[in-house]
Amino acid sequence: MKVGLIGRQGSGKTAIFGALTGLRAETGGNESHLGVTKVPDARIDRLSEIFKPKKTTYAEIRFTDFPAQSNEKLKANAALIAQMRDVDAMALVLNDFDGASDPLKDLRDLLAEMILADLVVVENRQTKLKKEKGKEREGEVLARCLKTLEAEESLRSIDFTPDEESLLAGFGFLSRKSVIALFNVAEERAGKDLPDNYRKELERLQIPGLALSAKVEMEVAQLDEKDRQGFLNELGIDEPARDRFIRASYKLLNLISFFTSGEDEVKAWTIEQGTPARKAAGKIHSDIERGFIRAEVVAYEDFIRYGSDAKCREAGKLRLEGKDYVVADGDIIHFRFNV
Ligand SMILES: Nc1nc2c(ncn2[C@@H]2O[C@H](COP(=O)(O)OP(=O)(O)O)[C@@H](O)[C@H]2O)c(=O)[nH]1
Ligand SMILES: [Mg+2]
Repeated sequence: MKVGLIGRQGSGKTAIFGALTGLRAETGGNESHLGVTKVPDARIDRLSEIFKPKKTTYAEIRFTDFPAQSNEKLKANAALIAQMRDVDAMALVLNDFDGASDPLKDLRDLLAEMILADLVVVENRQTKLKKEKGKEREGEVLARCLKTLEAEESLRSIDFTPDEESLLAGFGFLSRKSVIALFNVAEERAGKDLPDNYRKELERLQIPGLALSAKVEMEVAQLDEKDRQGFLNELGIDEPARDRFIRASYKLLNLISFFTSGEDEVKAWTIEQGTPARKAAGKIHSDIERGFIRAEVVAYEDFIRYGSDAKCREAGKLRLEGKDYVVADGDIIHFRFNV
């Protein structure tokens, strides 16, 4: 999963990037950064204790810290927009720490900017389509997009059919991507919930939001695991923003994890909710998808209760599932395949 950090210069994107990835990135500059963070998962920790594998692999989120954006710059910066089209979700970083910014206005402006960027794409494409034959379907769908964008609404507000979705997939529309608002608050507000007027506005915009303090979180990220909780407790913060953010992103993007386990490796794989077994197998290797025979599935909870595959089998908890089985969060799966 790829998540882009978007926001004004000085909103704290690079600071948050550092907190999320544990990488030391110089703040105050205008560079972009790429980094990967592990998705913490107590189930993987537990499976790892049981199997003692040579390797333990957590699910990952890839972050891109984009350079600064102002309204003018985003519209004029085609290369930046192209990069943004490539992410699965966007975290909109809002300066809420300096007391001089208006984070809700910044949020609305950023959303409006993305709508504008999409509008340009739709208009250009429609001009081209007028000269082509046999693209009526696409023209119809784009006309709906245009109407929505002209009303200054994001494309997230439209329910497309799967067919329409695939017609639109190539455009990478910004206003169709999942977004989460990150309010970069001052240290004193780090452990507090979002104020009511923020909640109301987020509800109206239908966007989830989180408050965090980039400054605090950067310090947290640099601490040893053992010192971390004490430091957070002192500030009245339950858990690092990194963990809260990752959980929110998973939920937002409708993502779940399934596991593969053995003596060589215990590994978490990220899929969308509703993914059938054969397609999930393709995450591991295209050969397994192609030559899929069946999936042997044990739910994580059952595995922990009974302690081994053999015991699960005796108890009837090891299931043989076909290609259309919808994989559930926490399924431990052995795929049988033949190529
Ligand atoms: N006081 C305070 N300063 C911050 C916070 N987050 C970022 N800054 C400062 O704001 C400046 C810009 O931050 P940076 O992360 O580079 O912003 P970016 O332009 O969005 O990447 C730096 O000097 C940071 O130290 C914060 O939460 N509190
Ligand atoms: Mg930066």
